[in-house]
Amino acid sequence: MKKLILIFFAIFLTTATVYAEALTGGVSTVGLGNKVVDANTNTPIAGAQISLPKQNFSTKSDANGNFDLNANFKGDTIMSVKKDGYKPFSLTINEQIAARPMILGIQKSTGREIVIESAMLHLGDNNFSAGSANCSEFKLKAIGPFYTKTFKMSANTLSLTNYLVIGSIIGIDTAMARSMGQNSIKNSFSSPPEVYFNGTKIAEIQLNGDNQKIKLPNSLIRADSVNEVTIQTGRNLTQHAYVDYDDIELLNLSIQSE
Ligand SMILES: [Ca+2]
Repeated sequence: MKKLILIFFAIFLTTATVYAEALTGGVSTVGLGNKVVDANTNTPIAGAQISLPKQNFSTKSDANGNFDLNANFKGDTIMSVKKDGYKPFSLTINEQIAARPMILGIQKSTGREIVIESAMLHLGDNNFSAGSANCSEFKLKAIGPFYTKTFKMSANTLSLTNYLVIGSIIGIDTAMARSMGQNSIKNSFSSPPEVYFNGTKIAEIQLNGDNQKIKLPNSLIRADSVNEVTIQTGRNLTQHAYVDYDDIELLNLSIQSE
């Protein structure tokens, strides 16, 4: 008898759905049997691009929305799903999650999102511990301790609630991330990454995870003009001999207005 087991992964403050199903007693083939569907209608989505940027792996879903993840990796890595007309989607996975069939629900664009960055970003200095929350090897060279980008926001955003949404972030080694078991570093921790909007600090990011939403105070929005977001990574607070920036990776930065 077929019995479905649904496993919901931790998703922060998102309406996107992702879950895995597995047949009990069956033998699962690693990386096979995955599917991309419309989160609202469950309709399979063909031609979605699924990638693991760190592994330099990319594939597309077939006519039935199915795709195979033929990539070898260990530890946390970020998976990206892109399809025209849909919001960029990302998910932090590991080899245990990837070993089971994954069904990824992605959401149609509302037309009110501003994609700030869809490439993988590595902030830091390429100096990191093997026990870090991002313990597999960084393939991307760090662009330095901070990332900044300007973008235009329309006047009607002032009547909406606006968020900076970070699709996925890994590698944060704060004391809180350590206490939550997100890394295995025993003797050190870092200050949290800081988020600035138009020059004002609006948030600290204490934990790794997907779909973290940071509210943008409307009083700081420059309507019909250029706005700026900066993300500054933290520093190792137990290294006093030199500055050791926390090496983090993030994917999919967007502004969403609701
Ligand atoms: Ca570092």
